[in-house]
Amino acid sequence: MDVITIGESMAVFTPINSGQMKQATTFVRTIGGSESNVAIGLARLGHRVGWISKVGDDEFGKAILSFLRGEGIDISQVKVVPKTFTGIYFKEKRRHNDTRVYYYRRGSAASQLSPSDLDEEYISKAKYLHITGITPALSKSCEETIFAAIAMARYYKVKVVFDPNIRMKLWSNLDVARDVLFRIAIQSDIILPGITEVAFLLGDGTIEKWGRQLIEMGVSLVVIKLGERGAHYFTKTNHDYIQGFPVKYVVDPVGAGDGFTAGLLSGLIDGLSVADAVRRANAVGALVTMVEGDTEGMPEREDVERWIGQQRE
Ligand code: KDG
Repeated sequence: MDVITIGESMAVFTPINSGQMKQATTFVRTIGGSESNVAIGLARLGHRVGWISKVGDDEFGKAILSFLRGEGIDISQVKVVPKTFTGIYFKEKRRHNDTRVYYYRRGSAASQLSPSDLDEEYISKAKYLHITGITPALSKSCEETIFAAIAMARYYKVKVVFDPNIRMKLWSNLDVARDVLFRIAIQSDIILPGITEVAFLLGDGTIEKWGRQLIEMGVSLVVIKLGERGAHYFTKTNHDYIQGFPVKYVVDPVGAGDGFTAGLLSGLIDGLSVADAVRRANAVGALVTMVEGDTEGMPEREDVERWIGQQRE
Protein backbone atom coordinates (compact mmCIF):
# COMPACT_ATOMS: atom_id res chain seq x y z
CA MET A 1 0.00 0.00 0.00
CA ASP A 2 1.10 3.57 -0.60
CA VAL A 3 -1.07 4.91 2.20
CA ILE A 4 -3.09 3.38 5.02
CA THR A 5 -5.57 5.49 6.91
CA ILE A 6 -7.75 4.92 10.00
CA GLY A 7 -11.03 6.62 10.86
CA GLU A 8 -14.79 6.83 10.74
CA SER A 9 -16.95 7.16 7.64
CA MET A 10 -20.51 8.27 7.89
CA ALA A 11 -23.63 8.59 5.82
CA VAL A 12 -23.93 12.32 5.04
CA PHE A 13 -27.32 13.96 4.58
CA THR A 14 -27.47 17.31 2.84
CA PRO A 15 -30.75 19.17 2.23
CA ILE A 16 -31.28 19.70 -1.48
CA ASN A 17 -31.98 23.38 -0.82
CA SER A 18 -29.79 25.80 1.11
CA GLY A 19 -31.19 27.66 4.12
CA GLN A 20 -32.05 26.63 7.65
CA MET A 21 -32.17 22.86 7.95
CA LYS A 22 -35.31 22.94 10.06
CA GLN A 23 -37.17 23.71 6.84
CA ALA A 24 -35.55 20.92 4.85
CA THR A 25 -37.69 18.00 3.82
CA THR A 26 -35.59 16.38 1.11
CA PHE A 27 -31.99 15.31 1.53
CA VAL A 28 -29.25 13.85 -0.65
CA ARG A 29 -27.35 10.97 0.92
CA THR A 30 -23.63 10.69 0.24
CA ILE A 31 -20.61 9.29 2.13
CA GLY A 32 -18.05 11.28 4.12
CA GLY A 33 -15.32 10.94 6.69
CA SER A 34 -12.03 12.76 6.60
CA GLU A 35 -9.80 9.69 6.38
CA SER A 36 -11.85 7.87 3.76
CA ASN A 37 -12.09 11.17 1.84
CA VAL A 38 -8.29 11.19 1.69
CA ALA A 39 -8.31 7.53 0.67
CA ILE A 40 -10.73 8.29 -2.18
CA GLY A 41 -8.67 11.29 -3.26
CA LEU A 42 -5.53 9.18 -3.43
CA ALA A 43 -7.24 6.29 -5.20
CA ARG A 44 -8.59 8.66 -7.89
CA LEU A 45 -5.04 9.90 -8.40
CA GLY A 46 -3.96 6.32 -9.01
CA HIS A 47 -2.45 5.29 -5.66
CA ARG A 48 -2.95 2.14 -3.61
CA VAL A 49 -4.78 2.85 -0.38
CA GLY A 50 -6.16 0.89 2.57
CA TRP A 51 -8.73 2.06 5.11
CA ILE A 52 -8.98 0.64 8.65
CA SER A 53 -12.35 1.11 10.33
CA LYS A 54 -15.57 -0.34 11.67
CA VAL A 55 -19.09 0.04 10.33
CA GLY A 56 -22.44 -1.03 11.76
CA ASP A 57 -24.39 -4.01 10.45
CA ASP A 58 -26.88 -1.68 8.82
CA GLU A 59 -27.69 -0.29 5.38
CA PHE A 60 -25.35 2.70 5.74
CA GLY A 61 -22.48 0.38 6.68
CA LYS A 62 -23.16 -1.60 3.50
CA ALA A 63 -23.37 1.62 1.47
CA ILE A 64 -20.00 2.82 2.79
CA LEU A 65 -18.31 -0.49 2.06
CA SER A 66 -19.62 -0.78 -1.46
CA PHE A 67 -18.79 2.87 -2.22
CA LEU A 68 -15.20 2.58 -0.97
CA ARG A 69 -14.73 -0.80 -2.61
CA GLY A 70 -15.97 0.76 -5.83
CA GLU A 71 -13.33 3.47 -5.54
CA GLY A 72 -10.68 0.76 -5.41
CA ILE A 73 -9.81 1.13 -1.72
CA ASP A 74 -8.69 -1.94 0.21
CA ILE A 75 -11.33 -2.55 2.89
CA SER A 76 -9.95 -5.89 4.12
CA GLN A 77 -9.27 -4.26 7.52
CA VAL A 78 -12.82 -2.98 8.05
CA LYS A 79 -14.97 -4.88 10.54
CA VAL A 80 -18.75 -4.99 10.56
CA VAL A 81 -19.94 -4.73 14.18
CA PRO A 82 -23.13 -6.68 14.95
CA LYS A 83 -26.02 -4.81 16.59
CA THR A 84 -24.28 -1.46 16.16
CA PHE A 85 -25.03 1.50 13.94
CA THR A 86 -22.98 3.43 11.43
CA GLY A 87 -22.53 7.13 12.26
CA ILE A 88 -24.36 9.79 10.28
CA TYR A 89 -24.02 13.52 9.94
CA PHE A 90 -26.03 16.34 8.44
CA LYS A 91 -24.52 19.15 6.43
CA GLU A 92 -26.53 22.36 6.52
CA LYS A 93 -25.83 25.00 3.89
CA ARG A 94 -27.28 27.97 5.73
CA ARG A 95 -26.16 30.36 3.08
CA HIS A 96 -23.15 30.81 0.83
CA ASN A 97 -19.98 30.52 2.96
CA ASP A 98 -21.90 29.31 6.01
CA THR A 99 -21.87 25.50 6.16
CA ARG A 100 -22.60 23.74 9.46
CA VAL A 101 -22.38 20.09 10.44
CA TYR A 102 -24.40 18.09 12.98
CA TYR A 103 -23.12 14.72 14.12
CA TYR A 104 -25.09 11.66 15.18
CA ARG A 105 -22.20 9.35 15.86
CA ARG A 106 -21.64 8.87 19.61
CA GLY A 107 -21.46 5.10 20.27
CA SER A 108 -21.22 4.29 16.55
CA ALA A 109 -19.38 1.20 15.28
CA ALA A 110 -16.26 3.19 14.38
CA SER A 111 -16.13 4.79 17.81
CA GLN A 112 -15.54 1.25 19.12
CA LEU A 113 -12.24 0.83 17.27
CA SER A 114 -9.58 -0.50 19.63
CA PRO A 115 -5.87 -1.39 19.35
CA SER A 116 -6.79 -5.07 18.86
CA ASP A 117 -8.32 -4.06 15.49
CA LEU A 118 -4.86 -3.21 14.15
CA ASP A 119 -2.92 -5.73 12.10
CA GLU A 120 0.74 -4.91 12.64
CA GLU A 121 1.86 -6.65 9.46
CA TYR A 122 -0.65 -4.69 7.38
CA ILE A 123 0.57 -1.37 8.77
CA SER A 124 4.25 -2.35 8.46
CA LYS A 125 3.95 -2.63 4.68
CA ALA A 126 2.68 0.89 3.98
CA LYS A 127 4.73 3.90 2.92
CA TYR A 128 2.55 6.34 4.87
CA LEU A 129 0.10 6.07 7.76
CA HIS A 130 -2.44 8.91 7.57
CA ILE A 131 -4.32 9.93 10.71
CA THR A 132 -6.43 12.89 11.73
CA GLY A 133 -7.35 14.51 15.02
CA ILE A 134 -10.95 13.39 14.49
CA THR A 135 -10.44 9.71 15.38
CA PRO A 136 -8.88 10.23 18.86
CA ALA A 137 -11.81 12.53 19.69
CA LEU A 138 -14.35 9.75 19.13
CA SER A 139 -13.65 7.65 22.26
CA LYS A 140 -10.87 6.59 24.62
CA SER A 141 -10.42 3.32 22.71
CA CYS A 142 -10.14 5.27 19.43
CA GLU A 143 -7.47 7.46 21.02
CA GLU A 144 -5.59 4.32 22.13
CA THR A 145 -5.93 2.87 18.64
CA ILE A 146 -4.34 5.95 17.10
CA PHE A 147 -1.38 5.91 19.51
CA ALA A 148 -0.93 2.15 18.96
CA ALA A 149 -0.97 2.63 15.18
CA ILE A 150 1.58 5.45 15.42
CA ALA A 151 3.86 3.25 17.53
CA MET A 152 3.62 0.44 14.95
CA ALA A 153 4.28 2.82 12.08
CA ARG A 154 7.30 4.35 13.77
CA TYR A 155 8.71 0.92 14.58
CA TYR A 156 8.52 -0.11 10.89
CA LYS A 157 9.63 3.31 9.60
CA VAL A 158 6.27 3.98 7.98
CA LYS A 159 5.90 7.76 7.75
CA VAL A 160 3.17 9.20 9.98
CA VAL A 161 1.09 11.95 8.35
CA PHE A 162 -1.08 13.98 10.69
CA ASP A 163 -3.90 16.37 9.85
CA PRO A 164 -5.11 17.85 13.19
CA ASN A 165 -8.60 18.42 11.71
CA ILE A 166 -9.81 19.88 14.98
CA ARG A 167 -13.56 19.40 15.31
CA MET A 168 -14.43 21.32 18.48
CA LYS A 169 -17.87 19.68 18.67
CA LEU A 170 -16.23 16.29 19.26
CA TRP A 171 -14.10 17.32 22.26
CA SER A 172 -15.66 17.94 25.66
CA ASN A 173 -12.46 19.41 27.07
CA LEU A 174 -10.18 21.63 25.03
CA ASP A 175 -7.13 21.10 27.27
CA VAL A 176 -7.43 17.36 26.72
CA ALA A 177 -7.79 18.00 22.98
CA ARG A 178 -4.65 20.11 22.95
CA ASP A 179 -2.68 17.55 24.94
CA VAL A 180 -3.74 14.58 22.77
CA LEU A 181 -3.21 16.38 19.47
CA PHE A 182 0.13 17.78 20.59
CA ARG A 183 1.36 14.30 21.54
CA ILE A 184 0.37 13.05 18.09
CA ALA A 185 2.00 16.04 16.39
CA ILE A 186 5.41 15.45 17.94
CA GLN A 187 5.38 11.81 16.84
CA SER A 188 4.52 12.67 13.24
CA ASP A 189 6.77 12.93 10.20
CA ILE A 190 4.42 15.23 8.31
CA ILE A 191 1.86 17.59 9.82
CA LEU A 192 -0.67 19.70 7.92
CA PRO A 193 -2.48 22.14 10.20
CA GLY A 194 -4.56 25.15 9.24
CA ILE A 195 -3.66 28.50 10.84
CA THR A 196 -6.24 28.28 13.64
CA GLU A 197 -5.21 24.69 14.34
CA VAL A 198 -1.51 25.46 14.68
CA ALA A 199 -2.37 28.43 16.92
CA PHE A 200 -4.56 26.16 19.05
CA LEU A 201 -1.71 23.64 19.39
CA LEU A 202 1.22 25.99 19.93
CA GLY A 203 -0.26 29.27 21.18
CA ASP A 204 0.42 32.76 19.84
CA GLY A 205 3.06 33.04 17.16
CA THR A 206 3.73 33.58 13.51
CA ILE A 207 3.76 31.13 10.63
CA GLU A 208 7.55 31.25 10.62
CA LYS A 209 7.79 30.62 14.36
CA TRP A 210 5.24 27.75 14.37
CA GLY A 211 6.88 26.10 11.37
CA ARG A 212 10.35 26.25 12.95
CA GLN A 213 9.00 25.09 16.32
CA LEU A 214 7.44 21.95 14.82
CA ILE A 215 10.63 21.19 12.87
CA GLU A 216 12.66 21.52 16.08
CA MET A 217 10.25 19.08 17.74
CA GLY A 218 11.25 16.47 15.16
CA VAL A 219 8.58 16.80 12.43
CA SER A 220 10.32 16.55 9.03
CA LEU A 221 7.73 18.35 6.90
CA VAL A 222 5.32 21.00 8.18
CA VAL A 223 2.69 22.39 5.82
CA ILE A 224 0.62 25.26 7.20
CA LYS A 225 -2.52 25.64 5.10
CA LEU A 226 -4.05 29.02 4.26
CA GLY A 227 -7.05 27.77 2.29
CA GLU A 228 -7.31 29.24 -1.20
CA ARG A 229 -4.35 31.52 -0.48
CA GLY A 230 -2.08 28.47 -0.58
CA ALA A 231 0.33 27.07 2.00
CA HIS A 232 3.72 27.53 3.64
CA TYR A 233 5.98 24.55 3.97
CA PHE A 234 8.97 23.98 6.25
CA THR A 235 11.63 21.30 6.20
CA LYS A 236 14.91 21.26 8.11
CA THR A 237 16.58 23.18 5.31
CA ASN A 238 13.79 25.01 3.53
CA HIS A 239 10.84 27.32 4.00
CA ASP A 240 8.71 28.48 1.11
CA TYR A 241 5.26 29.82 0.35
CA ILE A 242 3.28 28.22 -2.48
CA GLN A 243 0.47 30.30 -3.87
CA GLY A 244 -3.00 28.75 -4.01
CA PHE A 245 -5.58 28.72 -6.77
CA PRO A 246 -8.42 31.19 -6.28
CA VAL A 247 -11.86 29.65 -6.64
CA LYS A 248 -14.52 31.99 -8.02
CA TYR A 249 -17.45 30.20 -6.44
CA VAL A 250 -17.08 27.68 -3.65
CA VAL A 251 -19.93 25.18 -3.96
CA ASP A 252 -19.01 23.07 -0.91
CA PRO A 253 -15.89 23.60 1.24
CA VAL A 254 -16.17 20.30 3.13
CA GLY A 255 -13.45 17.89 2.06
CA ALA A 256 -11.06 20.54 0.71
CA GLY A 257 -8.49 19.85 3.44
CA ASP A 258 -8.70 16.15 2.67
CA GLY A 259 -8.18 16.88 -1.01
CA PHE A 260 -5.13 18.91 -0.02
CA THR A 261 -3.74 15.95 1.94
CA ALA A 262 -4.41 13.56 -0.94
CA GLY A 263 -2.69 15.92 -3.40
CA LEU A 264 0.33 16.38 -1.15
CA LEU A 265 0.82 12.67 -0.50
CA SER A 266 0.25 11.88 -4.16
CA GLY A 267 3.01 14.33 -5.10
CA LEU A 268 5.41 12.93 -2.51
CA ILE A 269 4.71 9.33 -3.60
CA ASP A 270 5.37 10.37 -7.21
CA GLY A 271 8.72 11.85 -6.15
CA LEU A 272 7.84 15.50 -6.87
CA SER A 273 9.72 18.23 -5.04
CA VAL A 274 7.99 19.38 -1.85
CA ALA A 275 7.06 22.65 -3.60
CA ASP A 276 5.40 20.79 -6.49
CA ALA A 277 3.66 18.40 -4.11
CA VAL A 278 2.23 21.40 -2.22
CA ARG A 279 1.13 22.89 -5.57
CA ARG A 280 -0.70 19.64 -6.40
CA ALA A 281 -2.22 19.75 -2.90
CA ASN A 282 -3.48 23.30 -3.47
CA ALA A 283 -4.97 22.26 -6.81
CA VAL A 284 -6.79 19.18 -5.50
CA GLY A 285 -8.10 21.16 -2.51
CA ALA A 286 -9.44 23.87 -4.84
CA LEU A 287 -11.07 21.37 -7.21
CA VAL A 288 -12.89 19.66 -4.31
CA THR A 289 -14.63 22.92 -3.35
CA MET A 290 -16.16 23.30 -6.82
CA VAL A 291 -18.38 20.25 -6.49
CA GLU A 292 -21.13 19.35 -4.01
CA GLY A 293 -20.19 16.57 -1.57
CA ASP A 294 -17.20 15.63 0.61
CA THR A 295 -15.55 13.43 -2.03
CA GLU A 296 -17.47 13.96 -5.27
CA GLY A 297 -15.03 16.66 -6.42
CA MET A 298 -11.87 14.60 -5.81
CA PRO A 299 -10.27 14.74 -9.25
CA GLU A 300 -8.61 12.10 -11.36
CA ARG A 301 -4.97 12.58 -12.28
CA GLU A 302 -5.60 13.97 -15.80
CA ASP A 303 -8.08 16.49 -14.38
CA VAL A 304 -5.55 17.91 -11.95
CA GLU A 305 -2.78 18.16 -14.49
CA ARG A 306 -5.04 19.75 -17.10
CA TRP A 307 -6.47 22.19 -14.56
CA ILE A 308 -3.06 23.25 -13.20
CA GLY A 309 -1.96 23.82 -16.83
CA GLN A 310 -5.04 25.99 -17.51
CA GLN A 311 -4.35 28.12 -14.42
CA ARG A 312 -0.90 28.94 -15.77
CA GLU A 313 -2.19 30.09 -19.19
O1 KDG B 1 -12.82 16.89 6.32
C1 KDG B 1 -14.15 16.61 5.99
C2 KDG B 1 -14.76 15.84 7.11
O2 KDG B 1 -14.86 16.68 8.23
C3 KDG B 1 -16.13 15.29 6.79
O3 KDG B 1 -16.07 14.42 5.68
C4 KDG B 1 -16.79 14.59 7.93
O4 KDG B 1 -15.07 13.26 8.89
C5 KDG B 1 -15.89 14.11 9.02
C6 KDG B 1 -16.01 14.74 10.33
O5 KDG B 1 -15.76 14.03 11.32
O6 KDG B 1 -16.33 15.91 10.39
